[in-house]
Parts: sequence; structure tokens; C-alpha cells
Amino acid sequence: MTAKPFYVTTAISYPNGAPHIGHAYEMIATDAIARWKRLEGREVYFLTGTDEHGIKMVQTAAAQGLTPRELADRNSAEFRRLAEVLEISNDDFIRTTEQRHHESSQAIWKKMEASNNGDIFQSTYKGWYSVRDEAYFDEDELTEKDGKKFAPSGAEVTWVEEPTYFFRLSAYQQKLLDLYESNPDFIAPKERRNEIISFVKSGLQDLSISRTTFDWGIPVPGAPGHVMYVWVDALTNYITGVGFPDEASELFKKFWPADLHVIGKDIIRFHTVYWPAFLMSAGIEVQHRVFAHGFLTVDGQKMSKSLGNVIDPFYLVDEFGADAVRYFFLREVSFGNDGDYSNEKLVNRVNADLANNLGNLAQRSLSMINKNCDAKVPQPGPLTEADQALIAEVTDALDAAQKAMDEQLVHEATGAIIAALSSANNYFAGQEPWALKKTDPERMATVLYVTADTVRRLAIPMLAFVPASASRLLDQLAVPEDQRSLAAALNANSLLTNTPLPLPQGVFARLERKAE
Ligand code: ME8
Repeated sequence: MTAKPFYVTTAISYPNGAPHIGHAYEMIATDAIARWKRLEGREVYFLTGTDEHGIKMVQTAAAQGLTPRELADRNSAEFRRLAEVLEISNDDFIRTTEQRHHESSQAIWKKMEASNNGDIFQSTYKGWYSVRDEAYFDEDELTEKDGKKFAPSGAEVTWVEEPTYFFRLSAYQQKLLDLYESNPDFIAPKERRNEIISFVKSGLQDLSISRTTFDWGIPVPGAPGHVMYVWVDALTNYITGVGFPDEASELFKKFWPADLHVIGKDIIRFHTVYWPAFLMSAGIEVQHRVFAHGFLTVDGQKMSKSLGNVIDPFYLVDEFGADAVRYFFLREVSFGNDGDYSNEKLVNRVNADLANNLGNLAQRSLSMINKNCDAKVPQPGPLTEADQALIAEVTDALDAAQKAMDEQLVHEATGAIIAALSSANNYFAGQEPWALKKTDPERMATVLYVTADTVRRLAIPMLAFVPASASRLLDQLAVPEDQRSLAAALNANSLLTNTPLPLPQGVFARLERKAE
């Protein structure tokens, strides 16, 4: 493969509890992007994993009578299992407690320490800390209620005072602004970029990057009693995953800098301010792009344990199947904005687009071919204007989907494919191949050919979104593995005449609403 390699990551999740649908959503969206790039013919490396250090893990474990290690082992396994049941095509799953990651984090620390600016220095941190966010806050960012102080996320903050190491973030203000200026695509969506630029313009304070009041973390090299602030080690996972500190390794040379970090909107500062500053300090190339997706709510409400509305993604997959769950989130939520899950919306969306639209077209055309064309791809005659119009529309839809995916607008890409499928259904209904059977069997063969080839051309991009069903659909059209690329989809009328086809079977079952 000669095309440029593509390295994409999700955030690594805290395994302080079981995964919820927000975590599932991020995996699904990133997987769609990774699979799309593979369909483009690019060599993709896709990393996900768990972020296992920090005070939040210590406190949650203690409350459950576990060690942090036991808690991490238990829940990390659940995140890994989630990736499996959702058919996530990650190439690696990193745990920050792994030896390779300890080595990598200590190596980047040393590089930052050795930087010309003297970027790491010792002092005393005095200020507010939110355990739930694993983040420091300035007094003016907090709100007060009943004598308690709260971070913007709503999490209570505590006062901490301890001797720690600091990172000279203040020295990176102009360098970061220059980075955003010369790389207009560095932060997406655009509104997020503006927010970050004004945050950085308002001034950056040095960042406390070690802790001394607990020991569940990566030891700071040469500083007994200090463990790294969890975000220093967490962000470093992205380079550990491609072989850092071995910068000469094949993996690192091929895939770093990362093409895309996909994260949620709550952690954008860490990824677009701290992370590039750490990398610049360490003399490592900065990632190309960060895309911040929105947050999911359930039936219009924020998910929370106290409301009891946290949705278990394993339950959704058991009830509806991985492809239905994947499709719902990819199509329903406009990527970058907040989105809402409800049982009703999922069932309606999947039935309308997958069962009625794509499924129906495939089933109707393939069963006619089976009965009337000797179960072989029919031989088309001359193409009419209606045939040409549909073929052109499918090409336009594929182009539109590609443009959308170039900017990670997954909902627009799926929308373009589904709109073309609606047109194909109208074409099929308008041409009435069942009536042509008696009056003009040659024309019937042409209509069936054009329809089947359209299903092929639109099922290929669907491999990124609903991989198992789209692949079964392509099996029914006897499309060989090496013809399942976006280039092959753009190539109209390439379904091979006379190829024997298997007995068609419905690929998309209609869903029923479940009792809540
Ligand atoms: O933030 N809807 O871990 P995390 C959509 N360990 N996305 C959501 C969500 C929701 N309701 N809730 C969380 C962390 N997310 C750190 C990341 S990366 C070096 C370290 C997203 O388990 C969240 O925005 O709290 C983040 O991208 C991911 O899930 C993991 O969240």
C-alpha cells in the first residue's frame, strides 16, 4: 500500500466504573472513521484503551474495598469487551498500567526536563482540585453553594497544598497560538477552536504535574515520593501506542504524528493546550488534529447514577445488535454536537433507514434476480436516461460522503448514502421490473442489474458504519473482498454479469420497541 498511513485514537477511558453509552459512542464514531480510511486504501492504526492512574481510581477502589489495580483490571476488561461486541476494529488496546507505558511516560518526562527552556521545576502547588475531572481550577472558574465549591462540570473541588513539580506552560502561550494560526484544522469543530484560542490568549499558568499525597501513578524519574499527574501519563498513551520511546521504530516512524485524536468536548483543553505543549517541550512532533464530539443524554436528560438513567451499552447490543446501535449513533447525532438516545428514536431510525430503505431494496431486487434471472447477475441492455440519472446520483452521493468524512462529519456521510438509497427505491418502484417480466424481459434485466449494482455501490461505504450487515449484503452480491473499496464503489456497472448469486436472505431485521 502506498497511500499515506493514518493514525487515529479515542480518548482512553477511566476504568473507575463500567463503560456507558458515551464511551460506546466515541468508540463507534472513531471506528467508522478508521474503517472509512481503510476503504480509501490507507494503512490505518487505531488505538483505544484505559486510563488507570490518578486519585479518582484510588478513591473509587477504596470505596469498593478493592485495590486500584483490582478495580482497573476488572473494568478495563469490560472496556475491551465493549470494543469486541461493538465490532470496533482497533489495532491495539493500551492500559496505562503497562510496563511499556511507564517507560514511555518516564522518557517524555525526561525530555521535557532536559528541554532548553528548563520546562520542569519544583515548587509548591496551592489550589483547587476536582477529583472527578482530575483537573486543577482557578478560583474564578468555580461556583459556590452551601459553603462548598464546584468546578464547571458540577464536581466538588478540594483544596490541595503540596510540594510538586510544575511544567512551564506559561512559556507556550505564543507557540500554541502560532500552532493554531498555522494549522487552521488543528481543532474541530470550528467553535471549539475559537474557544481554545481565547482561552490561551487570556494567559496560561504553569501546570502542576506531579502529586505527593498518594502513590498510584507513574513514579517521576529521580524524584522519590512524586508520581506524575494523571493527565501527563494519560496523554502520553498516544505515543506509547506507536512504540515511543523507540522513535526509530517502524511503527513510530510510520504513524506519528497522529492524524486524529477523537475526544469528548469536556477534555479539549488537555488535548489542544497541554498535549501539544508537552510535545513541543519534548521535541516531538505535534499531532495533526483533534476532533471534539458532543455529549449524549438519555431521553433528553443528563446521564447520572442518581437519576438511574445510565444506559448499559452491552444491553443495547444484546437487544438490537451491534450494527443497529452503531448506525443509530452515527446517523442520529450530528458529529460535534450533543445527541440524545431514546429507545424509540433508535428503533425508528434503524427501521426507516436500514430495514425499509436499504434492506428492502436489496431484498426485492435480489429475490427477483433469484427467481427470474437464473440466480445470476443479469446481463444489462442499453441504459436509459433514468438508469444514467440514478448512476450519476450514486456517484455524487459517494463524493459527498467522501467530502464529509474528510472532515469527520459522519452523520452527513451516512445521510448522503441513505438519500441515494431512497432515490434507488424510487427508481425501482418507478421502473416496475415485475411488470416488465412479461412485456420486456430484457429491460427487466437491465433494471435489476442497475439496482443490484447500486446496492453494491452503496453497501461498500456502509462497511464503515454497519460492518457485519454490509459485508453480508456484499456476500449476497458475490462481491470479492478485493472489490470492497471506495474506488470500486465509484466504478459503476462493475458487478460481473453471469456471476451466480446465493439465495437472498434479509440482512436487516425490523426492530420492535422494548419495554423500558
Ligand atoms: O476523560 N457522551 O475519561 P472518561 C459522550 N481518562 N461522550 C462522553 C460522555 C457522554 N455522556 N461521557 C464521557 C477521560 N464521554 C480521560 C481521558 S485521554 C488521554 C484521557 C467521553 O472515561 C469523554 O469526553 O471520563 C472522553 O472523550 C471519553 O468519553 C472518556 O471519558
